[in-house]
Amino acid sequence: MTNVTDVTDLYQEFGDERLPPGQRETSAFPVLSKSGTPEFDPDTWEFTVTGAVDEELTFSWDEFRDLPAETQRQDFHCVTGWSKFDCEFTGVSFPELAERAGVSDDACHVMFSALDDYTTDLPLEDCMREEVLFAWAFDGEELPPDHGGPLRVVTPHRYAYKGAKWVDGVEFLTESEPGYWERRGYSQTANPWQEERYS
Ligand SMILES: Nc1nc2c(c(=O)[nH]1)N[C@H]1C(S)=C(S)[C@@H](COP(=O)(O)O)O[C@H]1N2
Ligand SMILES: [Mo]
Repeated sequence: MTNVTDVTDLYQEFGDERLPPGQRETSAFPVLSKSGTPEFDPDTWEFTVTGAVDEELTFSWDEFRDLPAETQRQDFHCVTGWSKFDCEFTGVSFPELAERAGVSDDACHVMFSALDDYTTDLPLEDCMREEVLFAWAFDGEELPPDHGGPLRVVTPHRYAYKGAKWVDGVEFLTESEPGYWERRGYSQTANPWQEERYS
């Protein structure tokens, strides 16, 4: 039995209701991708941590999988209006990874990059939370390719476009830069309980 940490009560930090305003609950798990599902080759895949850090890091797939993992029960909120409760994601937390690189004092934002050339940016403080996971499993199974397998980010306290599927890099920034959807008018901060959908 894996030990599961339930973080579905994190909404209490942001609002009164577990379901954010303007959202409807679904039991389905729709796939939302800007383009197709990219190929993953475990032999050539590399994950990089770059930018405003003490030490830039590179992980092979096996090295990444050896990082300390945890399983959390989380909610998932898509900016297009659906929310899925009680998703179990397994992976390594953002703070756990950041600690290995050592974040510079002047870092204030983080850019995530992915195999499909997707990018998304979040303030550093929104990343340095235990529930921001680099996840490789969903509900006890390997993360399906359409949902970002082999590795995706999940951000249960933010709209799900802040969680890069097929993530392969994290860059610590000293000023914010817009990612794929942020350049197209979506919110930089994306707090579902404030309905921060657009900028
Ligand atoms: N690399 C990548 N990550 C991405 C996207 C994408 O197109 N490419 N779409 C985002 C959006 S808009 C949402 S709602 C979620 C959807 O995740 P899902 O397809 O597993 O439901 O992934 C986010 N992460
Ligand atoms: Mo989305």
